[in-house]
Amino acid sequence: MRNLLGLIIATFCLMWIPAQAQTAKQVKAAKQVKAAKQVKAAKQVKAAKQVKAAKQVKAVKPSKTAQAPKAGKIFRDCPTCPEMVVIPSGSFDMGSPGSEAGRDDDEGPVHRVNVAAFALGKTEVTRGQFAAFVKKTKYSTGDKCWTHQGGKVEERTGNWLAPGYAQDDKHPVACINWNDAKAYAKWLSRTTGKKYRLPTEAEWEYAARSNTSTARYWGDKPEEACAYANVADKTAQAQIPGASSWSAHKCMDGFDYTAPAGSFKANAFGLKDMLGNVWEWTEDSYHDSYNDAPADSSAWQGDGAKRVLRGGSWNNDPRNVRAAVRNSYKPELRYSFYGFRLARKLP
Ligand SMILES: [Ca+2]
Ligand SMILES: [Ca+2]
Ligand SMILES: [Ca+2]
Repeated sequence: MRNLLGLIIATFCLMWIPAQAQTAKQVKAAKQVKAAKQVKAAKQVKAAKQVKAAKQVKAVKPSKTAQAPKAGKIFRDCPTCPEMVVIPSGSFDMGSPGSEAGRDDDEGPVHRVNVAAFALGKTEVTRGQFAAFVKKTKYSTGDKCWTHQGGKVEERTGNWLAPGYAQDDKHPVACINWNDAKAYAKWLSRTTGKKYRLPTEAEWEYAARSNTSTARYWGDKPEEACAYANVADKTAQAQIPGASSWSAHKCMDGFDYTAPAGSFKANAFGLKDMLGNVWEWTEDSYHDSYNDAPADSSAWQGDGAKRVLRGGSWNNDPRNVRAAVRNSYKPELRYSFYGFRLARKLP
C-alpha cells in the first residue's frame, strides 16, 4: 500500500515537473513577444513623429523663400560676400534739369524710368572682398594702372594691391576695369548660386537718388558733402602732392585718397558712398544723350566701346559729385579712382 502511494506520488511528480517547465517557457515566450511588440510600437511612434517633423520643416521652408524681401533689408550671401541692401521698386526722373549747376549735356533729356526691385551693395566692393576672389581664382588684373603722382595722372606700374596710395582691406578696391568687375560678379554668382551683376545705369541713379531730386542725396550744396562722401576736399588739397590747385569742396572729410568703405552717412535707401570714394562701373554702354533711352531699368546696350561710370571719387570737384553725372571709359582701362559695387537679382 505504501509502495503504491509512493508510485502515485512519483508518477504525479514526473508529470507535474515538465508541465511546470512548459508553463515557465510559455510565460517567458509571452513576455518576449510583449516586449518585442512594445519595441515595435515605440519605433513606429518615433518614425511617425520624425515624418511629421520632417513634413513641418518642409512646410515652413517654401513659405520663407516665397516671401518678397523687404525694402531696406540688409543681407550677405557668404562671410566674404558684399553686404547687400534690398532696393524697392519705383519710378524716378533720370537725368538733371538744365538749371542744375555743373551739369553736362549728356544728362538729358530728363525722362521717367520704372525700376524693378533689386539688391545693391551697401558699399563699394572692398579690397578684402576682391582679394578673396583673386585668392580662389588666381585672377590677374595685370600690373598697369593710371595713378596720381606729383600732380599728374599717368599710366604706371601698379594694380589693385598698389594703387599709388595706402589702403587696407576695408577700403574700396581700385585700379579695377569693367572686365575685372564683371569677372568678380561672375565668380560670386558661381560660388553663391545667386545672380550677381553690375547695376544698370538707371538702377544706379535711382538708388543714388533714393527718392530725392536734388543734385546730391543730401541736397544741392557741395560744401555739405563732407558728412556724406569722401571727395576732393581740404584734406586732399593739403596732403596730396600737386592737389593744392584742385577745385575742391570747401569742407574737410578727413581723407586724402580712399576712405574705408561705408565711413560716411547713408542715403535714404541705406546705401553708402554712392557719391565719392571711387567711381563705380555700370553695365551700360555709353550714349551721349538719353534720346531713345529705355523706360525701364534694363541695361542700355550699344557698341560697348565705352562703359558708364557713376558717382565721382576722392579726387573730384563738386561738378563731378552729383547723382546725375555720367563718366565713361574703355572697359579695359584701370584708374586708381575707379572701382565698383554689385547688384543682385531678388530673391
Ligand atoms: Ca577726401
Ligand atoms: Ca562711390
Ligand atoms: Ca558727363
